[in-house]
Amino acid sequence: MSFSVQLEGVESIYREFAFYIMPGESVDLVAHTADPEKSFRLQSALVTEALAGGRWRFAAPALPGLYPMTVVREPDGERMVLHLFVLTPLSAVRDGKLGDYRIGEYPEVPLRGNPIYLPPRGLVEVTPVNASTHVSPHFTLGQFLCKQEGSFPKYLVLREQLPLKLELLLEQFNEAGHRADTFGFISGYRTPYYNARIENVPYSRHTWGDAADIYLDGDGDGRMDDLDGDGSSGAGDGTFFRNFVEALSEKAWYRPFEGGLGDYKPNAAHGPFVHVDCRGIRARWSG
Ligand SMILES: [Ca+2]
Ligand SMILES: [Ca+2]
Repeated sequence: MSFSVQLEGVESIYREFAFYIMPGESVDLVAHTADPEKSFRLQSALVTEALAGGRWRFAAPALPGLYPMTVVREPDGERMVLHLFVLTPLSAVRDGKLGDYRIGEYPEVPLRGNPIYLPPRGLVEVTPVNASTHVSPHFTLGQFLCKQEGSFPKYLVLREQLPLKLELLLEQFNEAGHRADTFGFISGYRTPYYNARIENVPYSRHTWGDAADIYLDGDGDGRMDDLDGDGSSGAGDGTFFRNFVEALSEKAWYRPFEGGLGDYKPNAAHGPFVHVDCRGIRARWSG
């Protein structure tokens, strides 16, 4: 893709991407291209104000839900499909639930005063219909759903930074010859309710929607592929995956995606996997 869009400081170069905004909030969407001969138009059912320089301003709808937009570059017609999710405010949680879906309670005090641990502003309402939405080219909204029981609608938190990071990692694996169309997920978002139930630490990045426990599964058998070439899927493949990401973390482009990285050995319940998150500061461990 030869152009990018930016919304509230998050930039995407992908032909399909999702952003998360609050009801009624004033939003600026900006399209960039290096070529001064090209211009943009926006296709949207929302009332948007076109400003100079490939910029549009609009008020997010009051009603939570999915509002698609398409940015078209002229004259070549290149398109970028944007899925705008208007969030259900966290303040709508009653007795730890949204409808029948358990959310639990976010800690009121952020960890060590770090604002990335403030409670999220809102959650995405996930339905059987919108679960297949591509939040980026190789990842769908449904892949990030919490594993807890419960019927639709379900809710999740997803920070744009996570699919951006996963796209970059997947691209690097493919370039290195480890082919896969997406990652397999052990865990994406976790509600604070579920996170407490599995006795995880209360400040897990999973509950803030920027962590994923993943494996590379190009052959589609539901387990990490044999990355280290020893003939089977095992702990060495988790280590391989972790070391692969560790090497990338030395590169300058990785800096905005720095965060947690940990590898986990296989057990009776799951194969080897690796935790990645976007907490902004380096953290490393082995599980
Ligand atoms: Ca596999
Ligand atoms: Ca192996």
